[in-house]
Amino acid sequence: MPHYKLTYFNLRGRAEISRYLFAYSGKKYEDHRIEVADWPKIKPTIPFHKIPVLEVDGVIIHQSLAIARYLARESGLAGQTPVEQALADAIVDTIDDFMMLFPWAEKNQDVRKQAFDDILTNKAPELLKDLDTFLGDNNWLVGKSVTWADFYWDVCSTTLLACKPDLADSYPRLLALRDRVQALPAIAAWIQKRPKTIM
Ligand code: GSH
Repeated sequence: MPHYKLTYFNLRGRAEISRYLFAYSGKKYEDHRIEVADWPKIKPTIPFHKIPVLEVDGVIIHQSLAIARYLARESGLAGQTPVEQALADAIVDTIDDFMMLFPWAEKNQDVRKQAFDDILTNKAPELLKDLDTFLGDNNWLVGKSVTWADFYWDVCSTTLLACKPDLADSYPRLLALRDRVQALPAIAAWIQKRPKTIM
């Protein structure tokens, strides 16, 4: 098995989808969490100067979703057919487009709060409605078994619900999907043991 080293801050953030995929597949990896204070020193040594990065036997892969897609393919969680794979990618990108609306790095707390409130109140309902329609009465977002799209929904909605706990109350099917993901034994064990962080 390759030697895997995942480098990110001590946050769920953009690395958590890959941590879910490692947990589910049972592949051993180094969950390397760097201190924010050390980042300026480390940044110049990282290709493209952003994290997360995943080292696979010394080869450095950047971009969180490229990393996660690679791990999903390796673990059979990318979708069972090319069409399912495209649909899983599309759902991940749709959720990610939404997550990228938030000014995560904004330092001014008033500006940050106003932007978060606006997005959660005015923009989230459309995404939730569309995701709920897409899921329908199926168990999983794509195909007949769990994919990384379900994991991404769980990871991102965990952060969104921490910001607005009643966000998805009108969408019990989306909440039930979270429950199904979190009930997968390997995911349940990871959630139990992972470092408790705000994001
Ligand atoms: N699209 C990239 C991905 O998904 O990996 C975004 C990477 C990114 O912006 N990472 C942030 C970062 O490295 C942390 S979430 N921030 C430190 C910096 O830009 O100096």
